[in-house]
Amino acid sequence: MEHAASDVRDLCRRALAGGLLEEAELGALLSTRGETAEVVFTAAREARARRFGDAVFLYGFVYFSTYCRNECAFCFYRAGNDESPRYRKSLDEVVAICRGLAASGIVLLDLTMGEDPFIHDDPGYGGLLELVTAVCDGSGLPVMVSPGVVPDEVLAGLRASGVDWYALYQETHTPELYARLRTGQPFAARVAARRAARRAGLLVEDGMLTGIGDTAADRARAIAAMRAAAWEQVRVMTFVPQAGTPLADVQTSGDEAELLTIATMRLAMPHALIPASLDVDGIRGLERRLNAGANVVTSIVPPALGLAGVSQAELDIDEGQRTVAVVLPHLARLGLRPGTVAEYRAWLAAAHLRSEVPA
Ligand code: SAM
Ligand code: MD0
Ligand code: SF4
Repeated sequence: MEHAASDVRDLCRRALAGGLLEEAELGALLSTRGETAEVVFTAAREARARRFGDAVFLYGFVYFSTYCRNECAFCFYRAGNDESPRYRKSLDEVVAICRGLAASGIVLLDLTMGEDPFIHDDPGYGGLLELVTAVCDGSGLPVMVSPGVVPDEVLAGLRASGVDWYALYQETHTPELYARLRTGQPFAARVAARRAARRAGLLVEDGMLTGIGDTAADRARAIAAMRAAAWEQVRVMTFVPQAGTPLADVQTSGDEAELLTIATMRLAMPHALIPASLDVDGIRGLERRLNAGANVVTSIVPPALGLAGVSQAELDIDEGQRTVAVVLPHLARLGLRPGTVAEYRAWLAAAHLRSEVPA
């Protein structure tokens, strides 16, 4: 249901004043259109500016293995899809890629993989731990790992190896929709893995998909769940249909829902890191996402190394359009600037202190 502009203004004012909006009120922000939506975007930029000033953090993305044992309905890399490019980079290749990314001016390396049986079938995950240790030591930068669901001991091992972040997206906090998307993967196990990661001392990112059968009420529920968990980073990405998958022919309807979700997340969780992903609409989609209140740019990928994106396997990568150099002028046009590694490390240190679970 669409609400009057005056109601939406009032909700934004309350959120900016530190008030806790109820789930239905989050739904009202998510249902705005046109000029009323602009009110929400403006408030979200104000919330970002108060917490983060003009700093935006740039993240490098390394999809180091595209093999996967799972069958997520939305994913290009689901098991059995022979249309997607499969590769597994060696430790030396990954370290070299990460060094190059580090030199280009990013503040974090996101090491992402499918649930590659080669890695997941090793009970101690020795190969993964060796890889992340080499990247942490070799790059000198904070590291995020997106390995899928792994045992609690492995989460502790990742932290001990120097990793700061565990990324694991629920996609939706509506169990019936989840069951259709992450086929064969228990909802509760995914929720539990994020909680275990926090207990292991890792910072956590949760995320949702939109344009995949979700309603504004589903998105409001997801935001309320993420806020209740107080995850340090939260994201939304618009579903991009993939060849060779069950959802290949789904009709898409633009990125308005994603933008409103970014803005509503910003108002509900003003202190959170919220990505603008280059993996949905490439560089041309960046300014819209920053204008909605995002304060991180993710999926910066170096060209010509055979690396893929997750939802856009190729878009802008080999054209060199997913690089720091290409992102910077867009930040400048919006009066923003890249956050430094020192600023990022200070943010991480404070976040680790806040997230410490009382014994
Ligand atoms: N395999 C691990 C996992 O699934 O947790 C790590 C990869 S995870 C970071 C890949 C994420 O990209 C998914 O959780 C989903 O949110 C997003 N994604 C995958 N396919 C997508 C698509 N077709 N359109 C939009 N987002 C997609
Ligand atoms: C991104 N394609 O940053 C990546 C990915 C995994 N942690 C992140 C979804 O947009
Ligand atoms: Fe595998 Fe992750 Fe893709 Fe699901 S989203 S099929 S777990 S790579």
